[in-house]
Amino acid sequence: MTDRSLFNRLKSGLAKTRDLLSPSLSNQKTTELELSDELLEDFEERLLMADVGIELVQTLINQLKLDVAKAKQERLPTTVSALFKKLIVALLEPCNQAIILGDNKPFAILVVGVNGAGKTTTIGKLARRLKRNRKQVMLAAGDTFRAAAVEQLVTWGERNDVSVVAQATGADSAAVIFDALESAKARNIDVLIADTAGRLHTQNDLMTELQKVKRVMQKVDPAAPHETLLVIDASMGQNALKQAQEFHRSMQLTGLCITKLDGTAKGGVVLSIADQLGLPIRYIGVGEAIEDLQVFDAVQFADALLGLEPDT
Ligand SMILES: Nc1nc2c(ncn2[C@@H]2O[C@H](COP(=O)(O)OP(=O)(O)OP(=O)(O)O)[C@@H](O)[C@H]2O)c(=O)[nH]1
Ligand SMILES: [Mg+2]
Repeated sequence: MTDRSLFNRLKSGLAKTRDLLSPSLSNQKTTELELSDELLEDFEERLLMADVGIELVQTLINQLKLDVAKAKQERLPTTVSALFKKLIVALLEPCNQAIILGDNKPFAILVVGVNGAGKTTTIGKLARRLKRNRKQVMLAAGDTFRAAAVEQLVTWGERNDVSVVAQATGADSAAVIFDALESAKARNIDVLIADTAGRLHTQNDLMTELQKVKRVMQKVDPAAPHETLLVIDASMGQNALKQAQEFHRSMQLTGLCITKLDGTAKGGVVLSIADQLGLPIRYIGVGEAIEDLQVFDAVQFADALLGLEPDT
């Protein structure tokens, strides 16, 4: 796929949030137009509806006012959208960090999150992406809780010609992942991705179980997991932020994957997550297809969110 067609997929994936946000800005030239109180109020409301979070909305609106006033004074040929883009790029840029596999072999990724967030699908898509980059990949069916979970991962494995280490439903998740990591090491695999059962951050016993998984992995490799990736569903809005905070507290996350941005107008939560957590956003999900799991790019995300052409 070309960069352009990937950007178009990103754009169509973010359509719901963009349709909510962009009408009040719609490329008003700062040199021509007053940024009226009415317009600002409308924009503020839209940001709130997109689940940006109230404090951040205030900060962004205040800064936008200052930036627009300055641009007008200096007669800069810019637009309100372009100025707003600058603001959100600055906010998102620290989270713009792709996973670097480095020399670890295997590089072990532990995938966690609440039920239905998109963990298993993301693992499938990620395996495909890594294979395309000529990496040897192995999957660990650490979701031993749900009957269909192992099957779902095995199907992804078959589809991508990737081996899956699994045991029967009800097996100890940590034991499955331990076996998989040992096996991946013995077979000189590049990347091991471990699935886990969905759980709520409020379920203490299940969160403790995840901590155990981590400890058990460290018996094979003290540096493992090299990535603890939380998958969150953007349509949860501010609840997704709350989940991320709680999972981070108990699991010391190293990265996020934000899925289902295509199904929601609450995509503004990505800004809130960047602001509150500052964790690397490794990937975003903007649809069901493989290409819809995209490496997060702050500038492209901002362009797609505001309906701007790249390089505006
Ligand atoms: N539209 C859309 N759907 C997605 C995206 N990512 C995942 N899904 C869908 O979300 C649903 C749940 O995905 P799973 O991967 O099974 O979620 P999970 O986190 O593994 O769920 P549990 O194992 O039950 O905790 C599936 O129907 C996926 O196709 C996305 O970016 N966009
Ligand atoms: Mg799953």
